[in-house]
Amino acid sequence: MAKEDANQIAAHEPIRGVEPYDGPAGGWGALKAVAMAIRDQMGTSTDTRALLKMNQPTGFDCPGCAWPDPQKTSSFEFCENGAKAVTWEATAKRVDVAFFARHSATALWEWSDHQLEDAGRLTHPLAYDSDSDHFVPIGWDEAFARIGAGLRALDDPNQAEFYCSGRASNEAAFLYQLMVRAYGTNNFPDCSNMCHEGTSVGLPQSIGVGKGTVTLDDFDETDAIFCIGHNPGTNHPRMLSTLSAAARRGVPIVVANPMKERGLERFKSPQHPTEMLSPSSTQLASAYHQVRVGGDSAMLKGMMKALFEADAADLAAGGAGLLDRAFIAEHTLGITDLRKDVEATGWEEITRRSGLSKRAIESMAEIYWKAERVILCYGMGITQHANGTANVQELANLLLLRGNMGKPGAGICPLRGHSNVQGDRTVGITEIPGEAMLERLDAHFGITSPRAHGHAAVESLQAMREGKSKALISLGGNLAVAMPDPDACFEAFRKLDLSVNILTKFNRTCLLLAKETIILPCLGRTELDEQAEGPQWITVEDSMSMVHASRGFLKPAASDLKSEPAIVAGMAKATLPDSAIPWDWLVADYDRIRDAIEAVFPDFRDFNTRVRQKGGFRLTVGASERKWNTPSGKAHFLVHPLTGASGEEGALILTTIRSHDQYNTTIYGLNDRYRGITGRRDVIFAHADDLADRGLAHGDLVDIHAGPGRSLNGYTVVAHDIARRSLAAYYPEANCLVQLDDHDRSSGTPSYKSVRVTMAHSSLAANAA
Ligand SMILES: Nc1nc2c(c(=O)[nH]1)N[C@H]1C(S)=C(S)[C@@H](COP(=O)(O)OP(=O)(O)OC[C@H]3O[C@@H](n4cnc5c(=O)[nH]c(N)nc54)[C@H](O)[C@@H]3O)O[C@H]1N2
Ligand SMILES: Nc1nc2c(c(=O)[nH]1)N[C@H]1C(S)=C(S)[C@@H](COP(=O)(O)OP(=O)(O)OC[C@H]3O[C@@H](n4cnc5c(=O)[nH]c(N)nc54)[C@H](O)[C@@H]3O)O[C@H]1N2
Ligand SMILES: [Mo]
Repeated sequence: MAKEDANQIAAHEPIRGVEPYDGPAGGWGALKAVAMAIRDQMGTSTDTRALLKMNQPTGFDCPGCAWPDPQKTSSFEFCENGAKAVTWEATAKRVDVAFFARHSATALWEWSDHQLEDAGRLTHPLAYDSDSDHFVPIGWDEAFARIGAGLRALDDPNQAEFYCSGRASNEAAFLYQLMVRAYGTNNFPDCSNMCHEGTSVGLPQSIGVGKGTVTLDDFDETDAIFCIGHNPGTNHPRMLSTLSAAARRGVPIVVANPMKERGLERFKSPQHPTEMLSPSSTQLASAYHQVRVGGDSAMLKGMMKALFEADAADLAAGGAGLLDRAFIAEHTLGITDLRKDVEATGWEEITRRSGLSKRAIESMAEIYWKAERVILCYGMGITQHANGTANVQELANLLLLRGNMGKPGAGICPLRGHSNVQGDRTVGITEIPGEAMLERLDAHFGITSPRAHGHAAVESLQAMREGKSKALISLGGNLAVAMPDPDACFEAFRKLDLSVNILTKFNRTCLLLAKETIILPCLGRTELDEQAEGPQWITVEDSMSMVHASRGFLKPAASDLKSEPAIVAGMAKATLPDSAIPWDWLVADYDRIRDAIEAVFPDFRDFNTRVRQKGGFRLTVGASERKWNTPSGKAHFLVHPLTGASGEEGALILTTIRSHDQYNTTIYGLNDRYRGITGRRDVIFAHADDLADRGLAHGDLVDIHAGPGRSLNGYTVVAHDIARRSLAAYYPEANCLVQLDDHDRSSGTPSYKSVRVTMAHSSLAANAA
């Protein structure tokens, strides 16, 4: 059959699990998905009260995302993906002793990531027994004793790595860093290292703080919102309420994203009875620019170039100019170099790299300069590139040019990942601690913390690969699956002497067997946490620096679970038998841990009092008040050469994305409703013209190659509304394309969102024929 005929047939034949989705985000589909999640996970017997207590002042913080809770509403705030996160944790399914007796480790390895977690909650501490190839139950004391012995057996504390995923509470994370520093290392690989590290490293240099500067109130006052490289319909669904309120006020929402994402286009709020019962929905984006994958820095430079040009024209016409000259003079350094750099960058290069026309970029700039107050939101589409930190600093440059920092209705808004990833950092999970913090920690607890910098995630994996690090303790997460290059990572994990996983659910990282592999099951957010002095609650910090309480109340999944703080205390006592730190006393009443946090981090003054107030309190963010905690005391314009993946003519750049039915490495189900995918994940999204250029058609089987040994074979290619020369595939499957060494040199963040690849007809298809 001639190629064209085959393509035509393919275009007309239905493709399994691929059908365009026409509806808005939210709506009845969201309600249906929640009903299914409840049925699949909780059956009829379990407590669905949990869903109503999510993000309420008396309930628990949703484990889904770090978007803040509106303080003004007391009614239930509906969020489909929050409901999925809760039902996944509050599931009626269990992986108990009988489960592990039935399934060997070798057999479990063949299960998919979805099947492994879907099997249910962990119920007992487990250790791998190599004689039987099964995980077998062990007592808590035995588990702690083995961990303590393993850590004490190392020649040097720097041979151990202590991972933290962002669900741990402030209390658990603080105790964890205390134990680790008392033990003697700063090796804190952390999920931030794969996520917003470009924000943590880049913003302090620009504006003196590594956090967002806006609060929810600013969204009520802003004149324009830019959403760059994030997908709130899936990853921060509660943000859609904020965006639709702004849209209804007539605030322009400008999107820059290679993919058309329904959650940025249209929203039908399940909270809005009239909207639900009518065919209408709220239009969100007022302008949608499909920037090429990796093309953001060029786009941002283009916006600044257009702004400088319009400013010059305005001055020439006798106007006052479009830059905030008073702000720039009083608050910033570096404008001359920035201007020189932007002026030296030609439009040809800007449009080629960004994939956007000059007119499109000028229109974005015009909305930007016509607005008095602008909020700029961004996510992984900005940070997960080799130039991720530079991207973040270009965003800050753009905002500073018009004084959009530290005034109501304006500022920078990084969409953080895990629900407490920001808080974990605030209370000391960092491989590069500051001296002042260490001095206070040492003074309060009578220890001598190590001063040498430790490992972040990529460095820890490298040390494990080289055999320099021999033990890994993970407080949550699924590190081996989250990191790039599974071949290299899996091998590194299997070399370890000791691997300890503190988890709610069993996952693939547990199956990378070390000489000693231990799994410790912990309580989740939703569950009642009873300690010696009574029921406890924890605190978290959201992405707008609000610290508030979270109270679980469901009956724990099993009687033998411990809380994360109790597990850390158990490990600490077994590892540091001579420690004078009163571990049990601290865990008996979490107020005592909070008092200690206050002693080490003065910003938490009156912590126990203020966090008991409704809605909690906001930590100080200097830049929100135009106080710049930089060495110069000013905000800095920072100049970066145009790099990034999209420079080469003809190259295809692949980005990795989350489906609507996933929470990072947790795969709730195989649908991606808003992108029209059902029951599968083995797809590649591509522009129809890029397919045609390669003699490919919608529905063909393709192989994607990123380099020797790095390929994804036999995937179905889907023609999609995506920028030219840009491909997208789901994470974590596509992690086999990303090299461990391919990361941002400033932040260590892997380049998950810019992988140079080639795409061709699949050799699997040829074999089948
Ligand atoms: N339900 C759910 N909620 C989550 C998570 C989850 O997995 N599921 N994960 C949590 C975590 S840890 C995080 S970090 C956040 C992640 O939240 P997001 O940052 O929204 O996550 P992603 O899905 O990785 O990517 C988002 C968007 O970036 C776009 N993009 C890809 N490459 C580029 C690029 O080069 N430039 C631009 N401008 N855009 C690009 C993609 O098309 C996609 O729309 O969400 C958190 N919340
Ligand atoms: N290709 C590609 N790779 C990526 C990304 C990408 O966009 N593309 N994104 C990166 C990002 S932003 C991140 S944050 C990382 C995510 O990396 P991680 O944080 O390591 O991974 P998660 O999938 O969030 O962790 C899931 C596990 O957490 C455990 N868990 C759930 N709740 C709790 C709890 O309350 N306590 C404890 N102790 N454990 C719990 C469960 O057992 C579950 O198996 O992945 C990164 N990897
Ligand atoms: Mo993340």
